[in-house]
Amino acid sequence: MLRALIFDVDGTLADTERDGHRVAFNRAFADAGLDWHWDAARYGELLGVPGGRERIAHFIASHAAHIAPSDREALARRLHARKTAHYVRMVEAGAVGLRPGVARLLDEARAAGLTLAIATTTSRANIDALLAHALPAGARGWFAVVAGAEDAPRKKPDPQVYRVVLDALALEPRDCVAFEDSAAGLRAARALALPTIVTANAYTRAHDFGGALSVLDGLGEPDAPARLLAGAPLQRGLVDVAQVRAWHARNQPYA
Ligand code: XBP
Ligand code: MG
Repeated sequence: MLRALIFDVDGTLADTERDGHRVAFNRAFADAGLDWHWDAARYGELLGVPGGRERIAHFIASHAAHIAPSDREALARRLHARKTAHYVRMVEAGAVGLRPGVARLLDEARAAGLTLAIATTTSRANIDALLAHALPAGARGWFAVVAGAEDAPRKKPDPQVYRVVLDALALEPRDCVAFEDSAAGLRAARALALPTIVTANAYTRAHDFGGALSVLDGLGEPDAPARLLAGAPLQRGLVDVAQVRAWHARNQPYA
């Protein structure tokens, strides 16, 4: 029986990457006097490396060979801390809003008595800022469990964060549905056999989403229907609780 909805954050609850995280990385680089700049296209490639600190470390290894290997980890940590401060400030200033349909589905799920949870690879400070500023006051309390990088250091596609959430909820994967936007997130959820709905975005549309229940371009709103990209058909043009229950009951991931 469906009991809980588990949401990824970046790219799923909100389009945070291109105009949020990416900009914050660039500001951190500028603060440090580095002439590195991640444009939108390069950032799309770098998103293949999950985790902000890991992304910086990867970039240093491939583009800043002059930095001594023994200094790289500390530099990545310093830049990432600075990046987090910039990102939080941007979210507090309202730079990042929820994706269409997210607020609607969260409201409907709460009204239906479903448990809500968050499973993300991003840092706690970023999650807290988003919940405080992109959602109504008190929304942190809507989520029974919020797990992020500090709870699960092994980043998606490793399933660690989903394991942490399921253990804390004391639920079986079959009683939950995960929402993801990327192949790495989908793989993390599917490693535990979690039924997963994908809402792809501009950065992830070309990913391989085999194993998802359904793949859409978003959750949809009554006046702006979601578009089905693959998987089980959409009944009313939007992903509502009835639709999630129907896909969950059928539980037929597409190949
Ligand atoms: C998205 C990510 C994150 C963010 C940056 O993960 O890969 O690394 O890009 O956040 P998810 P940090 O979609 O699972 O939330 O800098 O805090 O790592
Ligand atoms: Mg994501």
